[in-house]
Amino acid sequence: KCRKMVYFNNPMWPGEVHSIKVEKILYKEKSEYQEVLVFESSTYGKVLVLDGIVQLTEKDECAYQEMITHLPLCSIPSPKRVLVVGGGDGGVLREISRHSSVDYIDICEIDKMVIDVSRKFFPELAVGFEDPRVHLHVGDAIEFLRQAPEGKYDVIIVDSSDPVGPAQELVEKPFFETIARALRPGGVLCNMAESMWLHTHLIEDMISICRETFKGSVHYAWASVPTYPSGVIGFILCATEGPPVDFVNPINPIEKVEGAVNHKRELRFYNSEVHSAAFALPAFLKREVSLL
Ligand code: AAT
Repeated sequence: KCRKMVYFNNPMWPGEVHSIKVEKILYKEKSEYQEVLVFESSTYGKVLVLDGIVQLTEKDECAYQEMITHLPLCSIPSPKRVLVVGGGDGGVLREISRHSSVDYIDICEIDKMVIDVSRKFFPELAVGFEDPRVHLHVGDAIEFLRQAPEGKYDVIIVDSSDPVGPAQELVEKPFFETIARALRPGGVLCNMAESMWLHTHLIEDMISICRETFKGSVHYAWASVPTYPSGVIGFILCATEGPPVDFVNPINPIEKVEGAVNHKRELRFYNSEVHSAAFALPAFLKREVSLL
């Protein structure tokens, strides 16, 4: 008996369609910014979809959230002030919570409906909002960063959607300039950076903007996330001018962060070996984005 499938078809991955088997549609509404869909799938648990693009599934969200968080937070000693752009599901906040050195977390998510839906359907992610260090701002991150005090943050994590819809400007140079300004010297950015198979040119553009904007090192890392298009997702890591940052060999290894590993929720994907391995790039990517 053939149950219903949801098909994901998008110009961001032309010539292919992805599908996930549905048990039950749980929520479907249009917010001010996008269409928000939650369904129970047959094999990946609950799934959050925005404008027809999978943002997370319960089964593999650990890979994305743990990597986008611990790659930057483990790369500098004693991170204290962190900003999350997007990330309204709370998963990145949940991961930041493992770091006892952090004393202040701002999050700027544009769409309140994503936060509400996560609180209702994804309590294992939304738990991140309960951390008393978290300060929630509902609004456009472009405007938030324009107003952010210079040098405020040690780490900025851009957990934003693909550059169609409300996240369009989040891959453009003025946005990166406001990020560099908001970071302290030697502070780091970790930015979601798409799939090396599908978006090589976008990655190339983002890397060259980052090289112009950040005076410290610029690196690309990637991880396997089966439900993202092509099954991988990348991250751009940048440091501002200041104490040099060695992204590949974590100076603040997670195994030494007090309580991070023996947390009530175990790490499922990230460890120091995976951290270093994430920076090993396939030959074609090194060539095309001239990363050496
Ligand atoms: N952790 C889940 C993964 C995401 S969520 C991306 C979030 O960014 C969404 O909640 C969206 O509402 C928010 N967002 C988009 N634009 C803005 C903006 N301008 N300001 C603030 N928040 C914004 C990302 C999954 C990546 C999928 C890769 N294919």
